[in-house]
Amino acid sequence: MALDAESFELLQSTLRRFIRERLVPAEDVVEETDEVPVALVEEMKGLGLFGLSIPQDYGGIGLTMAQEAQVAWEFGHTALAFRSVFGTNVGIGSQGVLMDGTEAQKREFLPKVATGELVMSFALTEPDAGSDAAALTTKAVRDGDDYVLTGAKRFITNASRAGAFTLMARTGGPGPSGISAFIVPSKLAGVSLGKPDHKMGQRGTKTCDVLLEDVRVPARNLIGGVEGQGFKTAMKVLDRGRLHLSALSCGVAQRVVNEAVAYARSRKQFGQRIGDFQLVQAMLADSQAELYAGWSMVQDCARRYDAKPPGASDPDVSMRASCCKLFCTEMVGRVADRGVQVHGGAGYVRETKVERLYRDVRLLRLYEGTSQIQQLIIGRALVGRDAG
Ligand code: COS
Repeated sequence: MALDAESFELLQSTLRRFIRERLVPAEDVVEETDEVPVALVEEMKGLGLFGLSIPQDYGGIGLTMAQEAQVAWEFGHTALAFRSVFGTNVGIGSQGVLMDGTEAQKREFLPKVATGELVMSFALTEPDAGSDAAALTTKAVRDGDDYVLTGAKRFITNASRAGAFTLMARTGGPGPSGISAFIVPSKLAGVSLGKPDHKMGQRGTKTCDVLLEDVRVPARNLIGGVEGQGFKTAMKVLDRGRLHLSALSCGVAQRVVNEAVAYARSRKQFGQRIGDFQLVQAMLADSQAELYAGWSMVQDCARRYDAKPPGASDPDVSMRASCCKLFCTEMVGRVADRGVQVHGGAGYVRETKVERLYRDVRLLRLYEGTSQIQQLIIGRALVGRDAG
């Protein structure tokens, strides 16, 4: 059951206030310390943020995709590290269990995911399998009531916070059909973490390698109880994640426009506000128009996503989610670049917010499928696999 419109409006205004009053003022601390303060994480739990997308039957809030997109937009107004704390629980970490898990798996894991007691991460990428996800080599070999997993996962968001991973490993032959998805508790013997990745931006977000050495995972943790479905589960999870990131990109673009407009209204050169110059207005106008286009796409695609049966895959919606990811993440890159340009030299120093925003948004065009992978998905959907 989705949240009714009135309750959703209340949630949205509460979150808006939380972001403005609690998160925005903490952005500099996150940037300096590379950590999200524990007290804020606890407040996020209290607000139900870890369970936004988990149905009420499993203890969450049960937002529709259209509602979740609105929330992602709101969180684009502050440092992306805050959303990242609960982002994997709402999206790629938990959705595989929700979409394809057995009822027993859902009952065991989702209520803890919804409260934030359990953080779940998504482990697909490997050192030699990034864009070509179907080339992954982490092995899962059945041994009695367990599978024994060996391999390495790379750039895993929230790995250091995670109590469990939705992890893709190979149970069969080469290619997508040999891949299965598992729920792998992080405390199992043989699971270890690599050093934290030092990233260009998004300080406060946590990524690192996850190493698996003869990890015995109970067979009951095979998602859905069926081998060979893991790649499709991962792709469905990513469709949804791409739409969420598109909404987030629009939120960040709005923040950049707000920052640039405020600066253009206050900064004076040649005896007048720089915002009175048409060349500055042109930059603001291009950003506003592109942001509006991106947000319209996201809202349309989210409505289509909600119209299909939950957990089912629809190639047309997948293609449109890739259109959103491609357009919105590239769009926010351009908007952030103009945001710096409007600020002039001040935009290159850390005292202005646009400097951080410019670095932070760079990742959006890379993770959950690069822009080139989105182009590939859209292109294939249009002309078919055998063409060319
Ligand atoms: N939903 C459901 N099933 C899907 C799907 C989707 N969105 N996309 C593909 N599938 C299915 C296909 O239908 C196919 O099934 P059949 O064999 O039954 O026909 C199977 O999965 C394999 O699909 P495909 O042949 O398209 O796989 P490819 O190896 O060619 O790769 C891409 C597809 C490149 C699109 C995929 O590897 C990809 O998205 N790569 C980027 C990975 C990524 O985003 N990484 C980020 C990690 S998380 S930060």
